[in-house]
Amino acid sequence: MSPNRYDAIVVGAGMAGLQALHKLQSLNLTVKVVERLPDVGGTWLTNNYPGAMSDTESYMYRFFWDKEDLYTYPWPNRYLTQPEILAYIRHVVAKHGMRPHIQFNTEVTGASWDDSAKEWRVNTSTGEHFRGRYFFPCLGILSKPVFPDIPGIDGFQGALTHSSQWDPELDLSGKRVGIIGCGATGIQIITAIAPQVASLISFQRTPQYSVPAGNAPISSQQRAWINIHYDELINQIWESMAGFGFIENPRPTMSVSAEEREYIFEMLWQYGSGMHFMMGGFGDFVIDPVANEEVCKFIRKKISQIVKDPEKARNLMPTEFYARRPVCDSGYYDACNRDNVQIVNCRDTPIVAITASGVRMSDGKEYELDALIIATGFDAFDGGFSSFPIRGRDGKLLMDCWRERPKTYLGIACADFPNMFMLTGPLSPFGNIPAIIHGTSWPIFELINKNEQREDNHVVEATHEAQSEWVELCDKCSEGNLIQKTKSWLNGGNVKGEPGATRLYLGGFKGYKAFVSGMIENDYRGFRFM
Ligand code: NA7
Repeated sequence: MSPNRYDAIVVGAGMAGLQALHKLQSLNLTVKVVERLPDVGGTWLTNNYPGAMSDTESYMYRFFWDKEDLYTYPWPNRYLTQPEILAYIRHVVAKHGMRPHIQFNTEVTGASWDDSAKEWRVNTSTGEHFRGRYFFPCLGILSKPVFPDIPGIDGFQGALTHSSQWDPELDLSGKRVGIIGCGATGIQIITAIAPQVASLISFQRTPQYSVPAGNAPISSQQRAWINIHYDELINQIWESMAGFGFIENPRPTMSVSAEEREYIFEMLWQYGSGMHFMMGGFGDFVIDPVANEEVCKFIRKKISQIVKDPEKARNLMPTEFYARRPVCDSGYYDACNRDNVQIVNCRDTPIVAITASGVRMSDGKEYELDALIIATGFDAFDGGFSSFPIRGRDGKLLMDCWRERPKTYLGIACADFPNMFMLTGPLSPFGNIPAIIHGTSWPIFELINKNEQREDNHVVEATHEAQSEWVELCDKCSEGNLIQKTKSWLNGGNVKGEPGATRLYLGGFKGYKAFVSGMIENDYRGFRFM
């Protein structure tokens, strides 16, 4: 095999790319991973802002294939901080000798399918060309930052940083700091930096419903229990909606008395975790608007109890459905109570300009700032796929095929893009990202395994019919779902201004498992082997 020819080319060395590397190597295939960053970790390498933390229980934020690691790798708390996740990823890479297979500081500039050679050609910023029979664009669900379209943003003379491009040298202590955006990221940053900065102005367009994370040390007894039950916890992903490591409760919110409901809400609040709060006590917050309003009222009441200043409480009060990706925090509303923290309502009074020295509002008011943090999120799911042209059969451009909406079969493959596989592609199941990677790996590597055992060209491709059926099924599953109606990165509404077509399969891992089993049993229905 010539030096630049591999069985598979993987783009990206985040968790999905590393999973692809591991699985491909387990099939004895040769792999080249190309990564634009100087190290592994992907999203977890770049999102190193203060307070960055996962809100998935530590035991479920793992690669599930290294049993020894599952039982022995230490994690001190219920959740992992960004440095802990990065250390874990680096540990896995070192332990499994992955680094020599990864070429860092190399940006892919284009990838195209060569049908005569039955292989992918991948060009890079270093001028190198790689060829591979399989192509894995593992580009990250949350990798393309969104910047607000506010005039003057380039002319700000203070320090300006997007949360996902954080400069570790940035020292905010004693500074006048502004932050635009109050999603999971904004909330983590505000909570972390409020005690350090001279003043903090949080510009909020849509205040969020945030519940306590309930982060706490994990005792040796808890760890022992998890270790004993690890196999069950991992298998439970396939019985779950979202694979976060707890049993989701199907109980309808209105099936219990008002007193019982209040009691359960309070228990959920005390227990902590946004995901558990949304799915651990009741099963219909995102299905039934009446149930949704009940939980909204509870969280609003909590906000008004914690936040002392009525004006601040008003500005922090969410009004939309509780149907974005749920947010949890480690003392956010308490941080907002601080005298040095101001909440500016930029829905009623929008930001009209970023000036050389700060932010100007529509009523003419200006806020002078030394630093401005842009925590405005990501062009999620398909956004990362626009970073270089991907051309399939007959030179078809992936982003042209997805112009109307991203379309895939099972979230893993696209018609007209032979031998291309995604582990966190659009229309994969909604849920815990390591669980998605685990879940989509199953059909992908079943397909590759079968493909490798065949005698001919080793080409496998999703059919247009199967892809259309999957898109239709995803639409059906999201019909009437409040997640789909509420503007957020889960439906592309954060970029387009309005919710677009669904980016998710909302039938749960259980539904996904049933579908994939049927697909495999029916001779890989929906895939053509050539
Ligand atoms: P999110 O959740 O998409 O939040 C982005 C925030 O930025 C949100 O509050 C937006 O308000 C705000 N935003 C965006 N543009 C503007 C402008 N122009 N003016 C004011 N405010 C603006 O991104 P995150 O990074 O917090 O979280 C993404 C995921 O990463 C998270 O769910 C975890 O899974 C990890 P809006 O709501 O659009 O009014």
